[in-house]
Amino acid sequence: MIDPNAKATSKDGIYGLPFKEHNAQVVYLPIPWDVTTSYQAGTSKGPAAILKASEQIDFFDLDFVDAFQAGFFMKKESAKIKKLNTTGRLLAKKIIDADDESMKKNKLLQKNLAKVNLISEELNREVYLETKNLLNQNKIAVVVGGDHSTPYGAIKAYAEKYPKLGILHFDAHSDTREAYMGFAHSHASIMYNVVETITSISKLVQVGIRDFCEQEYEFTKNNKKIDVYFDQDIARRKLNGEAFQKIAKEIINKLPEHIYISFDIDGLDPRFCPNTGTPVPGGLDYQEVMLILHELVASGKKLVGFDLVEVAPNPKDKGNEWDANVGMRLLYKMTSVSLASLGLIKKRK
Ligand SMILES: [Mn+2]
Repeated sequence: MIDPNAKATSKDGIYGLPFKEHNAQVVYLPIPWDVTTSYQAGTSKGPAAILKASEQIDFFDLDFVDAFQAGFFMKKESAKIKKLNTTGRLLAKKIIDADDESMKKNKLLQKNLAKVNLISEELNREVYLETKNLLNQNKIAVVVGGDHSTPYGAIKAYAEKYPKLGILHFDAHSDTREAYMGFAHSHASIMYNVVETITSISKLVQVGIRDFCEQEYEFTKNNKKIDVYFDQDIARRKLNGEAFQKIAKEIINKLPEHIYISFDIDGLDPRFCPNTGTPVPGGLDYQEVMLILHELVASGKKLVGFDLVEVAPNPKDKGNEWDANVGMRLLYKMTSVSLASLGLIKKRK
C-alpha cells in the first residue's frame, strides 16, 4: 500500500513510487540527448535531474484522485543512447563551430555531418521501437528529453496507433526549420519533420511561439494542418481584456479527438526554466498551461500521449533543482490529465 502522505525518495523510483515496468500504466523513457544543441548544452542531464527532483512531489491534487495508483515507472537511461549521444555531440560540435565557407569546402566536416544524421536516425529508431512496444501493451509511453529532437520516434509510433492524431505543441520556438545547420533531425526541425513525414497527423497546434525565422513563419502559415498561437497574439488578446479561458477553449477546440502533447519547457516564461538550452522572454504562465490542460479534460477529448523536453539542470550550480522541479510537476500533471482523459483515474470535482 502506498502512503501518499509519506516523504518520497527517488531511490524507490520516479516520484518515490515502488512500481516496476510490468505493473505501471505509465512508463517514462529518459532520453539523455543533446547532440545538436546549438546554444547551451545540458539537456542530456534533464531526465536524471527530473528523477532526482521527483522526490519533492506531494501527491494530493485538487483536480484528480491519487493518479499515482495507476503506476508510474521510469526506465533506466539506455547505455546505447548515452554512447550515441557522446559520439554524436563530439562530431556535431565541430560542425556547429564551423563557418559556412569551411562547411562547403571541408570534406571531413561534410562526412561528420552525414554521420550525425545517421546517429539521429538511429535514435529515432530506438525511441520508435521502445514506444511501439509499450503502446502494444496498452501503456502510456512518455519521452523525457533531452533536446526536442528526442520524441520524433515516439510521435511516429503514436500516430500509427491513433490515425488522425493531433499534436498540441508548447514551445518558444516554432521548430519547423527545414534542417538546421545541415542537421536533418535537430531540435529546431522536429515539427517540420513531424508534419512532413508523419502524414497521418491531422493537426498541429503550436502555443507560446515567439522565436522563429521567415521560412518557419511561411511554412506554418501556408500549411492548413497547422495553427499557431503566437505568444505575442496571446499576450495582446489578454491585454485587450479577453479572458484566457476563452483562448484555452479555442486551442482545445482546434484539436481532434486524440491528442499528443509535445511540451518544450521553454514554452513557459523563462522564470520557470532559466537553464533551458535556448530561453526566450515572454511565454506562458504555469497556471495558463494548467488551464489549457483543464480545458482538455473538460472537452472529453483524449490525451493519449505526451513528452517533456529541454529541461536542463544548472551546470554551474549543482544543487539547483529549480528547472527540474518545475519539470517534474508539469510531468506529473500531464500524466494525471492523460489518465483522467482516458477514464483511468477519477476527477475530484
Ligand atoms: Mn522545441
